[in-house]
Formats: sequence, C-alpha cells, structure tokens
Amino acid sequence: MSRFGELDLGLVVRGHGRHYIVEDSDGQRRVCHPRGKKSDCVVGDEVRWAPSGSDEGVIEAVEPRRNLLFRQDEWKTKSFAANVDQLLILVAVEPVFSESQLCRALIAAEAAGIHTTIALNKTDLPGTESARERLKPYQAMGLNMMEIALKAQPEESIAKLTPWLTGKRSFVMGPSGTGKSTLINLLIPDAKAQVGDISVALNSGRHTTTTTQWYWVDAERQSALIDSPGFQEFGVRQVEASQLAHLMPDLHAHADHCRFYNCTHQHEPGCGVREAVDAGLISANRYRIYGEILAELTAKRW
Ligand SMILES: Nc1nc2c(ncn2[C@@H]2O[C@H](COP(=O)(O)OP(=O)(O)O)[C@@H](O)[C@H]2O)c(=O)[nH]1
Ligand SMILES: [Mg+2]
Ligand SMILES: [Zn+2]
Repeated sequence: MSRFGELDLGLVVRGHGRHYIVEDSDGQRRVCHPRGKKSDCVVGDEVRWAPSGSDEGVIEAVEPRRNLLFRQDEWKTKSFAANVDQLLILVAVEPVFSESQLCRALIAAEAAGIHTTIALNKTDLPGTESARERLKPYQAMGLNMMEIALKAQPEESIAKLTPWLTGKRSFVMGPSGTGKSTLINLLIPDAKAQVGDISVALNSGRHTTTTTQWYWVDAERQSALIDSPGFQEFGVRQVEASQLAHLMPDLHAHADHCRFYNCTHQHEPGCGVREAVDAGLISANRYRIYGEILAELTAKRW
C-alpha cells in the first residue's frame, strides 16, 4: 500500500482548470486541489484525497490508470477521461458528420484499448439511408452500431441504449448538434442537480458543456455517462506512423499481404492494402484519411 493508502479513495467527476471536483466513497462532492504536478488528474481518475479547511480537499495521489483517452494536437495534449469502460460516438443524420473526425476518434480509442459503439441519431430524418451507407465500412470492420432517434422515439432509443450502458462507465463523444444533451437529459433526469452548485459556481453559472462532466445514470452509482465538450481539432500524434494502419482494423486486415514488412501503403509495389482499396474491400474514404493522418505523423515540424 502506498503511504496514502489510508486516505479515502475519491473519483474525479469534473475538472476546472487547476482544481477538480472529487466524489468521495459516500457520494459527496467537494472541490479538491492537487498537491503539485504529481497529482495532475483527469475526469475518471481515482484519487487519494485528504480534507482541507472546512469543505475542500487536497489530492495527494492519483491511482494507476487502466486507460486514458486523449487526443494530441500539434502543440498540446488534451485528455478526455481515464478508466472508461467504453466509448459512445454519437453521430447524426444531420448535421452530416465528418468522417475524418470519426476515424480519428476511433484511432484514439483503439490506441487506448477502449471498445467503441457508434450510435446514429435522428433516424427519423429523410437522410437516414445515406448516413447508414456512409457508416457501412465501420459496421463491416466489426464496430458495434446502434440506430436511435432520441427526440422522435425516446422510449425505443432508451430501450436500445440501456443494456449497452448498464454497469459501465461510458464516455460520450460527438460533434455538436448530434443530440448529446438530449441523450443526457433523457437518461439522467437529475442531470442539472448532478452538475450541482459547486460546479455552477466554478463555471460562473454557465450550463453549457465547457468541461468534461461525469453523470451517474442510476442511484446505485454503477452506470455512468461522461459528457464532453465538442472540439475542432482531433490530433492523434500519440500514434507512431508505423502503427497507424494497425489501429485501423480494415487496413490492418490486408497489411499482412504487403510485400514489404514496413510498407506504408502509399507507393510501395505489392501493397495488400492498396490492392484491397482497388478491389473495393477497403473504403476509399478511409484510405484517403489514413494518408492524411500519416502525412501529419511524418511531417517535420521545423
Ligand atoms: N429530428 C430529430 N432531432 C433531434 C433528435 N435528437 C435530438 N434532436 C435535435 O437536435 C438538436 C441538437 O440536439 P442537442 O442534444 O442539443 O445536441 P448536442 O449539441 O450534441 O448536445 C436539438 O434541436 C434536438 O432537439 C432526433 O432523434 N430527431
Ligand atoms: Mg449539448
Ligand atoms: Zn502496404
């Protein structure tokens, strides 16, 4: 046991710059301050904390992480959450989703060893068939898929989501306008209360999602949804260029057939990946996005 082992174990449910909201083992939440760089943490971290003053706390240590979902842009690393069981990527029939962002999120999750489900929302809208078509390659490569209509068919949608989320800590990601708030409000009727007075005060009273927020779905605190703010950029610079194709299951499935063991699947002769693209076995979009990300990963910065 570490020298902090006798301290209460808390869960980081929200971050606000240099301080965090930590939920203790009784479910009570308080503002905590990290002690030095070593106790830098993210939502989902289990931390050893000690009371300080009348109602605050100090984070003394962060427990080892099971996983960490993050993006790495050109100049900064942004952590989404730690210790999550699964990722829900919410896309919608409208607005039309960016396939590049979708691929990047999938690569980050694969690199972190986190299972992903893609849910297509707003399937009451006329563009559903073409959205379904765009998602076919993702289904074909073995991803779990769901079709929902959170606003138009809330009961049916909840019935589909419930078995998937029960007993799990699920991170929800998706571009703005896809229905993330609708989802949270539907599954978590006391969402506002869970954000609570502390968070509202720290966040100067704003109710929009500006930081990652942890919500318990059930009173027993077994199932959680973690809501995150949208983002423009999604760098995956944590990935080694030579590993990129391994993190894209459809490309990976054909990389064994390349003549060269270190094939980049760009210009080499005898490339199994490009043959599969030509044969229509790998989506041309996915292959193009692979090339774009590879160029980012191999570009010289100066
Ligand atoms: N047609 C349709 N609209 C939906 C559905 N679910 C959510 N919306 C609408 O999509 C818009 C964006 O939803 P919101 O939950 O705020 O998305 P967020 O930006 O991801 O939080 C809102 O106007 C919702 O009412 C649905 O199933 N069908
Ligand atoms: Mg929202
Ligand atoms: Zn190749």
